[in-house]
Amino acid sequence: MDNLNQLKSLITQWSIELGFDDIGISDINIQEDEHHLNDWLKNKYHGSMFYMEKHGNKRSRPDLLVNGTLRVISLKVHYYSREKYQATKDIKNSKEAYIANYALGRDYHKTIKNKLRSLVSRIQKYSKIEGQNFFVDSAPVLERAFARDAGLGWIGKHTNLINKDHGSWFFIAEIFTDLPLPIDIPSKNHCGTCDECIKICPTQAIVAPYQLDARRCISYLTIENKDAIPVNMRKPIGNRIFGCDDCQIFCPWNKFAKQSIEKDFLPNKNLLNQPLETLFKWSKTEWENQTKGSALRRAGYSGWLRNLAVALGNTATTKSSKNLLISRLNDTSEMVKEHIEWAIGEQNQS
Ligand code: B12
Ligand code: SF4
Repeated sequence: MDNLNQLKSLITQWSIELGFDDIGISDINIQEDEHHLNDWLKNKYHGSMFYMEKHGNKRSRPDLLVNGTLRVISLKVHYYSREKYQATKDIKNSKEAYIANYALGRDYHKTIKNKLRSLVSRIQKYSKIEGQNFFVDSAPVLERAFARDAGLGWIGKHTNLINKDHGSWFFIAEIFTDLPLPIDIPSKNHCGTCDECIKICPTQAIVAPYQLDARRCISYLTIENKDAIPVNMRKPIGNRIFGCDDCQIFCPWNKFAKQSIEKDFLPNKNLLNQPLETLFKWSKTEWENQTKGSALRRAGYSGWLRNLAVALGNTATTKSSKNLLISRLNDTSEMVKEHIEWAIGEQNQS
């Protein structure tokens, strides 16, 4: 096809047919973001996520990752699947487990990769790139920076990408291409003087606007971190047993958030609004059955028990919760045991 504008329109049309919610195209120059990434790494804000420091400049230079890349096609898929404003209520219900919105349904990597594969197969006949060129949190790519430049939203002070019309509850995916497609206009920042996310973050993880110290972020502490949760972080975790949404829940732009229409992201009923005690009773086999094909697998079973022990330590004592904690003292790892002992100690005090 000679006309690149025409091809861009076709790609947009295909992406909507495949269930993407938005699409935009950028060039590959994000120098300023590369500096921010390097400072972030120097500050050790990535904690034990060593994969963040492993790939040199590949994260910010697509042509180092896939030779010949000229453009990044960024795509978004909405994932919010709770009732509107229900998340605000759920984080306050200390007897029930709060699981981050993005993890309530099927693992997004799987669903979105399938969509990407179909889109790429249609684009591929116009391109010379060979091998893997589509990603969704699956390669060293500064996804939010490219999506911002493609006009899909701005990076908010909490560091998530926000769209003026759709809020921030969406995933980002991208296709690298050697086609010199027309690029879109980067999104403008609309945070203004607001700092709601910085004030509300339970662990003060947003250490300055646009800078997140992951080591303090509940998402990192409950998912990426495989070790003990620092004691001073346990209370503010509350009932959040996998990930955290607070900075997005309280962001005013999420008044405009769109509900997901992707059936794969509908919540697993056994994960939504479940009593902490019910989930803490799950055996490893039950956990494996319930988390098949889910992002929850990332924390592992011992991470699951560790997080639930912390949440139980943050609830008011009942006879059954205390007995339950005691009953699991001897069938877990030393790391989990220490969290259960902490929780029992907290319950004794309440
Ligand atoms: C590592 C990681 C995490 C880490 C660290 C998060 C972080 N902020 O870096 C942890 C585990 C904490 C995490 C948590 C979450 N994550 Co995450 N994560 C990633 C991952 C793999 C890399 C992010 C990254 O590159 N970080 C490096 C730092 C340097 O980037 P940054 O913080 O965004 O900083 C940018 C700007 O803020 C700015 N900047 C930095 N410093 C400064 C300083 C100044 C002065 C200025 C002006 C600017 C500036 O430049 C930076 C580069 O663009 C991406 C996937 C990907 N490959 O991109 C998903 C990704 C960012 N995560 C995602 C999601 C959904 C989440 C959670 C919402 C999940 C949850 N509910 O628990 C939370 C949100 C927490 C938050 N507020 O960020 C989505 C975000 C979608 C969106 N709409 O933005 C992504 C894009 C995955 C995807 N494909 O959809 N995540
Ligand atoms: S809460 Fe306010 S400062 Fe934070 S991302 Fe949303 S608009 Fe920006």
